Amino acid sequence: MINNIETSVKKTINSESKTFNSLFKMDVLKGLSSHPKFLSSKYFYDKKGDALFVKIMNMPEYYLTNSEYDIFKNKTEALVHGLDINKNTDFDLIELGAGDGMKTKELLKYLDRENYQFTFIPVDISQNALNNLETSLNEELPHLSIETKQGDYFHVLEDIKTLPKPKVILFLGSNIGNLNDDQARKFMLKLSNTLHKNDKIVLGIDLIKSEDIVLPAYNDEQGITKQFNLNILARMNRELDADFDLNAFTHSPKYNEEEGIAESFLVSKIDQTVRIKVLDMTFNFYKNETIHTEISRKYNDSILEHILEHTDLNVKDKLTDSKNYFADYILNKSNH
Ligand code: AVJ
Repeated sequence: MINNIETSVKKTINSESKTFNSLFKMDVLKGLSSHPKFLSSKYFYDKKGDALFVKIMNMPEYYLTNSEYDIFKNKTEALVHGLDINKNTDFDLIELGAGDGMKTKELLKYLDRENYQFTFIPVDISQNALNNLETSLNEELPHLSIETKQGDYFHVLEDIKTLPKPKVILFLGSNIGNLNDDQARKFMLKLSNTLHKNDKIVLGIDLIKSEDIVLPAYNDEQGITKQFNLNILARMNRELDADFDLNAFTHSPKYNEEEGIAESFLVSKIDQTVRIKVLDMTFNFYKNETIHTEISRKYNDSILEHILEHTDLNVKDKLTDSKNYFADYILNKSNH
């Protein structure tokens, strides 16, 4: 069995270039062959998933977006002040995981109005999200200089490194929460190494709080988050010619208040076998077997300090929303 999987992995690697779709295929093979099974949350975001995530951001239970919007809308001046940018210096404003840009637009409008000189570089895994963002920005801020970049932000950091101007990196929306602590440490180290002295990062993170607030954000009344989680199965059906029965799986979110970690799972309702045609393989699921699909880590100051430990990044400022649910930390790169 193990041998079979390895042979299949090798065959797939040898016979195809590393296009995005074959990466998806490889990751599905790896995740569904593991015990316990897992799939990466980055695969939520196809066209359907992007639209569902926009719906999530507008749900009453999903406090994260409103809280960070509160900071960007009502503390814009403090935010820009913390960035220490000279109005005569051209800089790059790079957003990792830009999405629909709702919060960022508040900052962009302010910078534009105050005559700051900059290029906005939104980076996203979804070309579809980038196209939508570019269209709406061309309408709302016609003079804005904008250059979109599609890609996995881990890889895009390599390109960003070579940009010569001072940088402000926006990493908002608690997107870092989708990484476990080990991955987050590596990511922040890599990010730190792409920066020059006095470049800044605005890191938006969800703060640790009680289960009665956090859990509903991942288990809404309308079942939008459930659809979002199930979309990863639908996506395998669409792109990998799989035959997942979406009614045979449930959405199961958990939150551990002591650790501050929310996680999502898909749970098989029955014993079943699923066929994935492009892999030429079948996968068995026993009743109540889980597929881990997402981690949404919440933070506090000391967890953040731990994540930044081996980087040249220091916390310079911390802005919170009026309810103290969410924080945007301004980090300064202290060395070359
Ligand atoms: C976009 C990663 C911040 O973890 O809260 C929303 C994604 N998942 N509902 C999060 C998500 C389920 C979201 N992030």
